[in-house]
Amino acid sequence: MPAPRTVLLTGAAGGLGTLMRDLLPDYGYALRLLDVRPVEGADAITADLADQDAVREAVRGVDAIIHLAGISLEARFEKILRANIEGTYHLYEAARQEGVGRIVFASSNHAVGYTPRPQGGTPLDPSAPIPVDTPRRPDTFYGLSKCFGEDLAQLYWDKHGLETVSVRIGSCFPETTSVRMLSVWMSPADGARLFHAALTAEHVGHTVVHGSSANTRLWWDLGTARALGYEPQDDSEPWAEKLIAEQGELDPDNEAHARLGGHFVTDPPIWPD
Ligand code: NAI
Ligand code: 15L
Repeated sequence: MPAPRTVLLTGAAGGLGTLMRDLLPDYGYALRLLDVRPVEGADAITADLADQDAVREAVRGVDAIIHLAGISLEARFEKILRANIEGTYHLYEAARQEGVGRIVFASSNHAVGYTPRPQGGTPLDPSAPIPVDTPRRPDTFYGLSKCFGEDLAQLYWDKHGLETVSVRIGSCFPETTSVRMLSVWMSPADGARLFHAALTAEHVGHTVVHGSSANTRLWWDLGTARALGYEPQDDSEPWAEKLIAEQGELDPDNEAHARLGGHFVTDPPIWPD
């Protein structure tokens, strides 16, 4: 596969999209930007993923897609359905129709958010890092939409030969701001490294990877990410002493501390009005 050069970045106006707009051009990519909110850029499109024609036009001529657009937290099911489920379907269908060969899909730890974090050493409290083939345990409608995205990716690989790397991102922000984040944090620079690896590795089919830095307190296995050529450079540990002093150690009897998804597991569900 020739190295992709022109890459459509959906969700370009968002937090991660803004970080990637700064970092990815250094890897030689020419970015086409898409978001429902206006975003500055030489090649920028303001469009809703609900608009199938606009999405098809946006993917035309690109070599690959990094798909970040969507609702990034829990919301009413109808909203998740439109943006994350139907929207991701529109993107995959457009990519298939336009012959785009590879998508990097921003999945989330919340696809498996009910998974116990490693802490103990019993089957319910494993001490080993969470493997990438751990059973799906979405913690929200949001997490459920990420399960859908991963399955859609598998379908489009099996049926149409469209490759995807689904990156179950932990927490990608410039700083680590909670004790939980010490274990799931991905620095923006490592995020760019991982997206670059996901865009350029050969023969990925549909590969699911965990998206984190090389954190001292890492909860999950980075094996499939490393197999793509990802070599994380960062570690959240410099924040540990201050955060633990302020917030205390994680309490194993608190569900929000004991499971990968954190407070997404315990927040009250959002039901229709
Ligand atoms: P964000 O909420 O800051 O950005 C999402 C962007 O998508 C926004 O700019 C929004 O306008 C756009 N968008 C939403 N619905 C759209 C639609 N229907 N059509 C077009 N654009 C639409 O989220 P963030 O943090 O930048 O996350 C990016 C992606 O990565 C999301 O898919 C999120 O679920 C995923 N992710 C992010 C993590 C993180 O730590 N930042 C962790 C795990 C997953
Ligand atoms: C996510 O999936 C969210 O998009 C992000 O805003 C964070 O909440 C992150 O997970 C997390 O679990 O910290």
